[in-house]
Amino acid sequence: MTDLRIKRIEHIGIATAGPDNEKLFERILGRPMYKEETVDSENVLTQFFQVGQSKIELLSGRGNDAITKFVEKRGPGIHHIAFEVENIQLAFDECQRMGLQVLNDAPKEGADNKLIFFIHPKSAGGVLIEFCQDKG
Ligand code: CMX
Repeated sequence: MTDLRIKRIEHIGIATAGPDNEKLFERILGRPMYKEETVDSENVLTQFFQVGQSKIELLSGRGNDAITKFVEKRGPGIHHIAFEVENIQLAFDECQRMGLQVLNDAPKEGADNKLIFFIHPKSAGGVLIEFCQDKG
């Protein structure tokens, strides 16, 4: 059995039609978002809520980006699930060895002070999977 050394579900990413949805999730979750951050390399805005040991990451596209494409095609909704791993390079190498469709050449900088990489939904049962590790 392979072991990617997954520690927990770090966050669930939700694709929204725009940043105004923050208010809706503030009401549903009963708490304010704690952070808003633009990821320039992806051209998306991220808004974070802490929920126990995990987070909700609202994603809104800023034009010509993966989130806008997703929302246009499938509508707003759950976009990805992110697992925190002990060692991002080890998980990256192991996913490649397993023959999964790894979307990045190497772990790269993501939102919230993380190194991240993605597995294409076509090789993960229709689910976009992110692996992440704190940069420390
Ligand atoms: N979940 C499930 N299926 C998805 C999907 C998703 N999030 N996004 C796309 N798909 C499906 C599409 O519907 C399409 O299916 P069909 O072929 O059956 O029509 C197929 O995957 C290909 O879709 P595509 O739009 O042509 O997309 P690409 O193959 O070019 O890329 C993806 C897809 C998932 C890699 C890319 O769109 C993406 O989302 N990348 C990650 C971007 C991201 O989340 N950034 C967040 C940064 C913030 C942070 O740091 O956390």
